[in-house]
Amino acid sequence: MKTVFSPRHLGHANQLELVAGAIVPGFELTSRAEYVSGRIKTVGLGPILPPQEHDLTTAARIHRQDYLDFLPTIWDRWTAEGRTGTALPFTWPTRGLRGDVPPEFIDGLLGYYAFDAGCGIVGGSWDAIKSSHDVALTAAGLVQDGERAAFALCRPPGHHAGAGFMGGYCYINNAAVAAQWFRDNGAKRVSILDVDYHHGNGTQEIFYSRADVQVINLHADPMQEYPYFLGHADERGTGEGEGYNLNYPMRFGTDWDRWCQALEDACGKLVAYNPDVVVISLGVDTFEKDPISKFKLKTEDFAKIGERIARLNLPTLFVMEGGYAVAEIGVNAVSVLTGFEGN
Ligand code: Q9C
Ligand code: ZN
Repeated sequence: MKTVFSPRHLGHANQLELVAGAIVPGFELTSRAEYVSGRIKTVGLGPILPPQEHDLTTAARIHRQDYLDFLPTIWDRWTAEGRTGTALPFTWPTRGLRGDVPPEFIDGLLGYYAFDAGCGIVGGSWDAIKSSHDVALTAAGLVQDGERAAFALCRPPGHHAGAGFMGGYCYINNAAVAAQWFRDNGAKRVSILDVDYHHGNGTQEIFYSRADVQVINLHADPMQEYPYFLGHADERGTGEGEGYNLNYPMRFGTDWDRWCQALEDACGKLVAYNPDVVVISLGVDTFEKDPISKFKLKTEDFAKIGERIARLNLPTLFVMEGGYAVAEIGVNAVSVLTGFEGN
């Protein structure tokens, strides 16, 4: 399997985030992607290719233009105020406040365009975000050109980013951009299967009223876990999209036996939809030793995920999302891919 990867992710480094009342180094570390690329070389998965530059026209079909225009300006707006460190919001429009007017000042804008304080921006962040987007589209192109599967080693991840907001370490929704690109290049139906520990709220929001992209999420119950405000089982899509969004929330402590039942049910729904291509939002933060998660999957389970996805017998794009047990992320993520290939 070919991997697409860019060293430009390294510009998004040393960003801080707000966790449990403290501003701390972000869990979404540069080393995550380096461990995954290292493991690809160790096991000889296949070539690692650089991305081709893509403009943001496909991204603009799923993201708001004002949001895409804002992202590259954040660092300059921040430093123009004499600030250093990490650009982060501290206020958000909630119930009773107006969320429809973007303010002029950077602090208001960050609150308007973010839904949490996990999406810090530093000087190299935008270049990394853009490269991650390019990685996803380049890998999608490989699948379009006839590869059975390809791996977009995206960093930063994407599935929490919605049409007009960032959050959860995500800025541009790489998997959603890739899915839209497949639609614009001949695919009639695309399925997105999100196996990250957290609900892919951004992906759900983007495609919620559409029947041409099926979105299936397996994740921690939002009653217990981030992102808290989306991901319930009764969210099934709206209008033309009704029935094309499927959520499998699961409780803290979920192990492989329980998790794979949800995967099996999801695969049945996916096959019934009969997509032309499947995009996997590949998070490995379901791992038992993940520092911010509470599922119990073991290293040997990740190959089984890949094996099950391979049996869908569809062109498949894997897009890297979360996973924060840094020492094990390479083995776990690449196990999905080698499991897929039957190694
Ligand atoms: N105690 C992805 O996996 N909350 N994003 C962290 C830490 C945000 C995860 C709180 C988690 C976002 C792509
Ligand atoms: Zn996650």
